[in-house]
Amino acid sequence: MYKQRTLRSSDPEIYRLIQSETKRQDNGLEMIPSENHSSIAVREALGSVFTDKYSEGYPHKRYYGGNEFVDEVETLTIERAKKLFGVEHVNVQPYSGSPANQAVYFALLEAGDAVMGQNLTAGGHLTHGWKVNFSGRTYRSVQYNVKPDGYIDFAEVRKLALEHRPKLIWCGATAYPRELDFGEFGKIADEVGAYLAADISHIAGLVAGGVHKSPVPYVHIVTTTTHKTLRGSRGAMIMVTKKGLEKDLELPSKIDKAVFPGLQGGPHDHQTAAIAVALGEALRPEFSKYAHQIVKNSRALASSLTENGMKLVTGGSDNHLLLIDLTQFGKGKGLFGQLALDTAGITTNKNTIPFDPSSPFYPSGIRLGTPALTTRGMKEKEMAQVGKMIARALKVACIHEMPDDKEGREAAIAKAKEAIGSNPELKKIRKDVLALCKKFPLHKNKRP
Ligand code: DSN
Repeated sequence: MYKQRTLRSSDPEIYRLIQSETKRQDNGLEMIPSENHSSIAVREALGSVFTDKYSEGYPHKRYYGGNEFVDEVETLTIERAKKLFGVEHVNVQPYSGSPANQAVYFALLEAGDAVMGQNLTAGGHLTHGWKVNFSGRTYRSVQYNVKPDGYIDFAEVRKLALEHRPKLIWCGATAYPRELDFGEFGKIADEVGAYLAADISHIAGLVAGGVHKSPVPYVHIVTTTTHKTLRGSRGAMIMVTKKGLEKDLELPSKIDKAVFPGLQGGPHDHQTAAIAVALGEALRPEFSKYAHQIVKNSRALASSLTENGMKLVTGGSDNHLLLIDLTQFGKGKGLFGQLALDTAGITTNKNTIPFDPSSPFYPSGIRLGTPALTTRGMKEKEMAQVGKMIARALKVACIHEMPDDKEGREAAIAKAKEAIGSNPELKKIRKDVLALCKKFPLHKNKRP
C-alpha cells in the first residue's frame, strides 16, 4: 500500500477513501480499455508543488512571473512528445481529451461548417460529431459507420466525404477492436481537401510502442489523451505533423491560440510534469515490449472468450480492446453483464455494438481490454483464465431478460441486481479473481 502519512492525519476521511480505492484496484481486474495503472513516479509528479503555479501563456511567453521551472517542464514535455511520435509541433496544455478535440474545432472551423466522424454507436467518440455533444450541435455533422462485419466502411466514408465536403474529418475510435487504416483516411481527406485529425487516445501507447501503425505520415493533426495505453496521468496533447505543416503553415499557431487564450486559462503544470514522466517511460525500450504484450494479451483473450462461447464484434482484436456481442442471449444484456462482472471483481463497461437492437442506455455489448492487466505483468496464460471467468460470469448474467417498457425494465433490473449480487457461481469467480490478483500485485516496483 502507498503510504500517505500526512494525509492520514490531516484528512482521515479522504485518506480512507484513497486506501479503499487502492484496495479495490489491487483486488480486482481493471478491464475498462481506456484505463490503466500509472507508475508511482507519474503520481509523485502529479502530486508535486507544480499544482500551485499559474502560468498562462507558453514557454518564455507567460503572463505571470516565477515560471522559469514551469517553462523547463513544458519544454521538456514537448520535446519528449515530438521524439516519441515524430511530429513537428505539440501543445501539451489541453486539460483532457474532449477539450483537446474542442480546440481543434475552434482552430479550424466556423459554426455550421461540415465535419465528419465515426458514429458513436459504431465505436466513435462523442466529440467526433455526436448529435448531443457540442461537436454535433455547433457544426454540420456527418457520421460514418461500420459494415455488418464490424469493420469501417471506407466506401461510405468516401461517398459521404465527396457529398458533404467536410472541412475536417476525424478518424480514431473508443470502441473499435481493429487496426485503423490511416492511409485510407488520408487518401479520402486529400481528395476532398479536408483537414484530417486522428484521435489516438485509445491507441497512443500502441503507436508509441510500434505495435499499431502510426497516423503521423497520413494526417495533419493528432490528438491524444495521456492516461490510457500511454499509461500517464490524465491529460491530453495536440500534435501537428509534417503533412499538417505542408497543408497549413499556420496550423501550430492556430492550435496554440485555440487552446490559450481561446478555450482555456492556466495550464495544469503538475499534470504537464506527470505527462513528461510518462513520456519518458514510453521512450524506454521496455515500453515497446509492454505495448506488444497488450496486443498479444488481447488476442489471447479473444481466443479464450470465443472458445468459451462468446461472440466478438469483428470476430477478434488487433489492438488493446474487445467488444463482446451478447445478442445471441437476447437484446439489451450489457447492463446485466457489467453487473455480473462487477460482482466477480472484473471491471468492464456495457457498450453499444454496431447495429445494436437495443438502446444506448441498455446496450447489448460489453467493452473490455488488456492495458491494465498487462501493466500488472499478466500474459497469455492468465488471459486464457480470465476469458474463461468472463464467459462464466456472462452466462450467469444473460439469463435475465431486459423488457422494452420502462416499468417492466426497472423491476427486471432490480430483480437481476439482487440475484446477481448473491449468485454462488459469481462468488466462486470472485475468489478466483482474488487469487489471480494476489499473484500480480499492483504496487510492486518492477513493472513491464
Ligand atoms: N471515456 C473514454 C473511454 O472510455 O473510451 C472516451 O472519452
